[in-house]
Amino acid sequence: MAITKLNETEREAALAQLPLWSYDADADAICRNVKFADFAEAFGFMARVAIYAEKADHHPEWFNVYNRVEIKLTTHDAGGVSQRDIDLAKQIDSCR
Ligand code: HBI
Repeated sequence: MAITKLNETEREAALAQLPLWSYDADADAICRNVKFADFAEAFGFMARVAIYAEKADHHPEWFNVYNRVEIKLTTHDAGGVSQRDIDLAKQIDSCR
């Protein structure tokens, strides 16, 4: 079944449950920036997220420099934020 993007009401309701995340209208994505003690901690977090992402077949767009990880989630197949992004964000929050 084709995945469809959430409408504004659905997206805002979902984000209300994800206080660590915000909506980036330009990227049509939800995003979260995480800071760790050092690079090893940041990379360990990315390794844990990668396992969830692979299981979900849904992958983050992310940037890492030293102890910072910037994460953007959007659904390419839907052209915006879908439930898959919300679900993966919840799993990412369980990683840190
Ligand atoms: N990850 N963020 C994101 N968005 C997608 O649409 C997506 C993905 N990972 C794999 C995937 N789609 C597969 O369904 C194929 O589209 C490659």
